[in-house]
Amino acid sequence: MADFNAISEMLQKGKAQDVKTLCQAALDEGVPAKEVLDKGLLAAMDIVGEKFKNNQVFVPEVLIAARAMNAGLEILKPLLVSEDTDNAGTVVLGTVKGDLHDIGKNLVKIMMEGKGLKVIDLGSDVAPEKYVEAAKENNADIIACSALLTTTMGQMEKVVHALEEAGMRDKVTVMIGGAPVTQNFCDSIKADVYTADAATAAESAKSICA
Ligand code: B1M
Repeated sequence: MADFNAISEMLQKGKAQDVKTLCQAALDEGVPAKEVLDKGLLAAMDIVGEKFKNNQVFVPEVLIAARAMNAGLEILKPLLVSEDTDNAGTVVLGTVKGDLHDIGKNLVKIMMEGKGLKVIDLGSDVAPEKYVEAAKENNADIIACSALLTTTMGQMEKVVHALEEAGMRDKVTVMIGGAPVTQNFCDSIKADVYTADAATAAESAKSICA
């Protein structure tokens, strides 16, 4: 039986090596990677988020928990990525300017690559013009923006404007997501597609490119 409690406990303590070992053990037992992700890593990160909100843990603890989460993701990645490796389209991906949260963005990358999409990952704290430059250079089909802060989600509108100014608005689809982002927000800034989770983002991106 996969020990999701142990994964959660080790992730909350930021024990990256233990998280890796436990994720690998769960996979070795035949637990699907998606289940280890949902019941182990994501459930644990929700607890960290709740504790953070309630001032029970602070930035340093959250940071090491995030590192442990990324370590676990590395183990799951090969299994979350499917066999389909044809280049089905190109996506420029990043977390918006002023925002350093990159775990959700990394998950979006894994899922999109799993669908055979080529992902140009610009990292976090990405200025609107940088998305547009990368889209131009790589002849991208999609710009995908992630934001985790209510104070940074407004940057997504600037990405839409920067694309308009570059005369590329009709060529590139703007996808947005992240915890504070909603369909209403997407409509209000005239972005094209909002999705609530990484797997749905990857499915939408694949069908847009098709
Ligand atoms: Co931050 N933080 N943080 N933090 N942090 C949140 C987001 C917060 C909700 C915590 C809280 O108060 N409960 C809060 C935001 C409040 C708000 O704006 N409403 C917050 C805050 C306030 C801050 C700071 C301002 C704290 C401070 O310094 N006082 C600061 C800001 C720094 C900055 O960015 N400039 C800060 C810093 C940090 C750390 C650096 C310590 C660390 C980030 C480390 C890293 O990412 N490398 C961190 C973390 C880890 C969190 C929490 C705990 C976890 C976020 C996470 O990775 N979740 C978070 C609380 C929470 O979310 N419960 C919190 C797991 C991840 C898989 O989920 O990214 O939502 P998420 O991705 C989801 C979906 O949103 C979606 O797919 C994923 C699921 O499949 N998705 C997309 C994401 N991007 C998408 C794009 C798409 C489609 C779907 O299409 C393109």
